[in-house]
Amino acid sequence: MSSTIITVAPTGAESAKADVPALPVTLDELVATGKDCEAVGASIIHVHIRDEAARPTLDPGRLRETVAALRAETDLIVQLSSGGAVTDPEEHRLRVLDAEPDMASCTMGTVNFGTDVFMNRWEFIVELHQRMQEREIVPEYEIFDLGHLASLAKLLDKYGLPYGGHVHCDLVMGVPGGMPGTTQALVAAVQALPLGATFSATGVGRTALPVMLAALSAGGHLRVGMEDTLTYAPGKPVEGNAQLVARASGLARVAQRPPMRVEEARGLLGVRDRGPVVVGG
Ligand code: KMH
Ligand code: ZN
Repeated sequence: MSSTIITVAPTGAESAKADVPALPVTLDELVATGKDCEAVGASIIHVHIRDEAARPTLDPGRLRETVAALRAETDLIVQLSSGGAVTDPEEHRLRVLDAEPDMASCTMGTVNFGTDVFMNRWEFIVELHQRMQEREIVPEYEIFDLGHLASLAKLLDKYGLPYGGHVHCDLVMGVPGGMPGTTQALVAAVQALPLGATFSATGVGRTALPVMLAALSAGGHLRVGMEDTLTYAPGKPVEGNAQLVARASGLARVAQRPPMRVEEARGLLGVRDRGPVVVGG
């Protein structure tokens, strides 16, 4: 069996720095986290950024600067979130692609998100998918519920394969309002994946470990990070993202599917080589 792609989602848009001091919110903190996580086995970084007051933002200049800094300082595959925060308007979410990341997330449907709604209209999904095809950005299809896989099948059927020709999904499990973070739900989702697709899985909150173990046993890849998990064990707050990546790498090694090298992950996902980094460019 092949090795395991480990994605780190270090920040997210939901937690406040005041509540979670270890959350990376500045560019320096994000780059330092990226380096630490790469050193212990991550190959993709799923990025949400914050403004000077540590609030979630989709500011185009900051996004470009973030992509450039991560490219300059790490070898990680840079995946920007096009999901943003539940309050972000569609045009700002589409504009994320202007920062020319290697990958971007593409959520496959609307989902209740705690007491909020994470809105993803069909026409918006199509627009995102097509713009990523044009700009040669590899999508990661975010699946929060089983019905999202029916939408993905329809999307690929009507609008074709993504850039790179390979379909990669992330099962985001355990969001209040989405599919539960259980082995049964994971198996149901894996059975509904498009033929030939790869998947990673992430379990939100206390579902992190059961989802990770189920994903490894089902041949999947892993996403971990403080976007999804703030408690390492009962009563033990996460100290930093690298702690979560190190645990995922350890479990992947136990499963005899060690962390995948970044170059191999690029090849598997069809990520384009975007050439030398132009700092400040
Ligand atoms: N922050 C959530 C509302 C993504 O990054 O694409 C959406 C999210 C998904 O995190
Ligand atoms: Zn995200």
